[in-house]
Amino acid sequence: MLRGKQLFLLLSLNWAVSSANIEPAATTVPSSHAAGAPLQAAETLQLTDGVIDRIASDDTTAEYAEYFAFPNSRISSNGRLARRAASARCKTFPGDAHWPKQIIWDIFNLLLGGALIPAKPSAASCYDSQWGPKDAGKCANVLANFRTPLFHTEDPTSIMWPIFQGRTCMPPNVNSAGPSCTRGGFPEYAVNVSNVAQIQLAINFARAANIRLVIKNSGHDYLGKSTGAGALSLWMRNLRDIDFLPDYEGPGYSGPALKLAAGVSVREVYEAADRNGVTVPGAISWSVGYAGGMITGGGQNPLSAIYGMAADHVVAFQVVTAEGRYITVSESSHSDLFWALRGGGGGTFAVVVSVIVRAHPKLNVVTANWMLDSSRNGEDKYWAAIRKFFEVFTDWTDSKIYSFFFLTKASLTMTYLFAPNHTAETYAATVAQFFSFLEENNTTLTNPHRYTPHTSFYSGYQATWGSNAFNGSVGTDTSLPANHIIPRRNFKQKFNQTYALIEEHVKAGRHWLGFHNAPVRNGNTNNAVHPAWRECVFFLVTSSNRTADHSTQEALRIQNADLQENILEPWRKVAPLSEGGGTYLNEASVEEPDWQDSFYGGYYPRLSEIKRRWDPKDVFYAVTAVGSERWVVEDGERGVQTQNGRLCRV
Ligand SMILES: Cc1cc2nc3c(=O)[nH]c(=O)nc-3n(C[C@H](O)[C@H](O)[C@H](O)COP(=O)(O)OP(=O)(O)OC[C@H]3O[C@@H](n4cnc5c(N)ncnc54)[C@H](O)[C@@H]3O)c2cc1C
Ligand SMILES: *[C@@H]1O[C@H](CO)[C@@H](O)[C@H](O)[C@H]1NC(C)=O
Ligand SMILES: *[C@@H]1O[C@H](CO)[C@@H](O)[C@H](O)[C@H]1NC(C)=O
Ligand SMILES: *[C@@H]1O[C@H](CO)[C@@H](O)[C@H](O)[C@H]1NC(C)=O
Ligand SMILES: *[C@@H]1O[C@H](CO)[C@@H](O)[C@H](O)[C@H]1NC(C)=O
Ligand SMILES: *[C@@H]1O[C@H](CO)[C@@H](O)[C@H](O)[C@H]1NC(C)=O
Ligand SMILES: *[C@@H]1O[C@H](CO)[C@@H](O)[C@H](O)[C@H]1NC(C)=O
Ligand SMILES: CC(=O)N[C@H]1CO[C@H](CO)[C@@H](O)[C@@H]1O
Repeated sequence: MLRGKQLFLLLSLNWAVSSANIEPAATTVPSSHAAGAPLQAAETLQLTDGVIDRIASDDTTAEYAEYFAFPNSRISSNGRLARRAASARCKTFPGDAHWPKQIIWDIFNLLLGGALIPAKPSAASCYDSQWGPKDAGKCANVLANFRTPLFHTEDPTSIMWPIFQGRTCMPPNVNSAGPSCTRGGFPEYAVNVSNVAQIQLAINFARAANIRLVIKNSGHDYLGKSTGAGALSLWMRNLRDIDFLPDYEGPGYSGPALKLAAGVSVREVYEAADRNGVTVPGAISWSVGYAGGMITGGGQNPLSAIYGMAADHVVAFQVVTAEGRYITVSESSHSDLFWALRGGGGGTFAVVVSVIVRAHPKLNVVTANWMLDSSRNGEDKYWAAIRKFFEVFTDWTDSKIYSFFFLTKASLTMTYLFAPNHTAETYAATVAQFFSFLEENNTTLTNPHRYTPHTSFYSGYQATWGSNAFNGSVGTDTSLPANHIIPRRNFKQKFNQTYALIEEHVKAGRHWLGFHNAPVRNGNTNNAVHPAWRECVFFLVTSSNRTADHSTQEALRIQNADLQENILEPWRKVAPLSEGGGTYLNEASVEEPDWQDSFYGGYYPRLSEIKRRWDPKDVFYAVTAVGSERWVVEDGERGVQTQNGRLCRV
């Protein structure tokens, strides 16, 4: 199947090889199950010691075998590459003397079965650049879709928060664009992963050649964790198998389960669960990847008051380690890694190939929305209503309500309220106090309070976030996102102080996306999920000043300082870590001070130890990920930390 491509590549090399026949470095393994579930097709193709021996004994590849071997093997032990990597201050960068020669990349590509993609910026077609002349037709597609999640998800290296790439190839219709298109913080190559062998080979290659390795799934990450200059990127999106296991029996759990490949999206999981009459907790935005950054970061979700965090429902992972080995990780197999991979964050412990999660019965949901305006009621009545809303806030979370609402000095927009395990009657009773307060005070709603009962999670989801593609809210470079987790005891004990801060934040015109969100303990909570989540009642997503200029490095620096000092600091003070507060590492500001504590809530020392055990050479790096303090991306002065620079030891 690959023969035509192989021949073409080798002929185009102008390279004298007698045998133009390099087979993909993969073999079909005899084993068919792991962690109690069948291997998916992608998992049956693996890189084994036998395959490496074949590479080492084949005349055309023997000379380069050290680039692909497992560590501590006959081929790699005490080799020149390992010594070179250990002594280098920085990861090898394109143009460096030790950057692999083209022939090595070509062989790597053949061993990958042709899956190596020379990466280019997703907006390259809008410019005359090293990738060719401007193409108006293709550029029109970029302009139309750059702010939609799927555009970035379906591109091998594009990401949804371009500030962290360095904005070196922006679509030409934004302030920060131009005048040219260069690679910046985008990786050099991506592997279009379709089997485990390719992941293993790429990890071995990156480790041996001392090249920065990046893992990209959907590209949703808010901090630049799925991109990097001079990197080889593993693009996981095309691993898409979903298996429903109605009678699963695995480590620590028996019952219905789903086995999900690394590239499956939240929407695809919800659809599969619904088709099989079950419910699985996951993120609100349907294009978020299920088994990558979301589940490894914890996974805050609309069922949190029933099932807790998404990560609490993982039974097992299949992963590839920094040594290139494919292993099962569960309560009974490498339990340290199992603990870390559920909450300790993506991109740093191992590459997740698939995950097995518990599936739960169908449940009822009530969804609701409304909008309250200040102009219609006058400021006094408006703020009295807002205060009442927060006074009854924990009654609602106690009643398992999750929500997502925008608050400004002009309006409260309850965009989506999600009340799982409620009927119309139980829901109405829960919220009655607030709405009768409005009535008794003659406070009128601009959009009336509407609520709808559903008999399944999926139906409720489709009526809310499922119908929202988040088009328009990604691909932007006009703000820096951030968040804070506010715990129950703080919220209750310091209510007046917290409420005063709410008013101050809103009246100052700062961005506010608030959540009723109180995750319970359910499933297996012996994991690395931030302890602040276990006490959370109120989750705040905010950002730098969205109406201020962010288009230059200097503007970014000013807005980042404002975000840290004026916007976030008051929340850190009212709900400090010592009182159960914290920050969700997945929707955070990359410049969060003391991020080890804020993002990992006291688990950092244990996570660090696990990182050192499983990745002593720091094959994996992602900004603010565990172990990242040993490295820095030397990006010069860009206003905030970007991925546009060499990765070097601190
Ligand atoms: C619009 C929007 C809505 C969101 N809603 C929610 C929400 O409701 N709940 C929630 O919890 N989060 C939410 N998030 C945050 C989301 O969980 C994170 O951005 C998450 O990191 C995305 O993971 P990904 O794999 O899809 O994305 P990527 O950006 O591709 O990857 C994110 C991180 O995970 C790593 N990674 C990816 N795949 C793998 C893998 N196979 N193995 C190991 N590491 C991997 C990457 O290296 C990177 O560090 C939202 C984000 C956006 C932009
Ligand atoms: C969002 O954008 C995608 C293109 O990426 C488009 O197909 C889809 O229809 C859009 N959805 C909405 C609700 O606008
Ligand atoms: C990636 O691989 C998939 C098959 O797994 C293929 O369908 C797709 O076209 C490839 N994408 C690119 C950009 O090469
Ligand atoms: C839903 O509520 C009922 C009645 O209050 C309760 O018995 C049941 O356990 C709840 N279901 C879940 C999944 O929490
Ligand atoms: C609300 O309006 C009614 C009828 O106009 C009036 O009788 C009542 O006093 C008002 N209540 C308040 C609290 O303003
Ligand atoms: C909180 O504020 C309310 C209203 O301003 C006031 O009546 C109450 O005494 C305050 N409570 C505390 C503990 O300060
Ligand atoms: C945000 O920036 C705009 C434009 O510079 C400014 O008018 C406004 O006062 C700023 N808001 C805050 C809260 O700093
Ligand atoms: C500002 C205001 O008028 N508040 C009143 C609203 O209604 C409640 C009764 O539900 C009164 O207690 C408040 O004083």
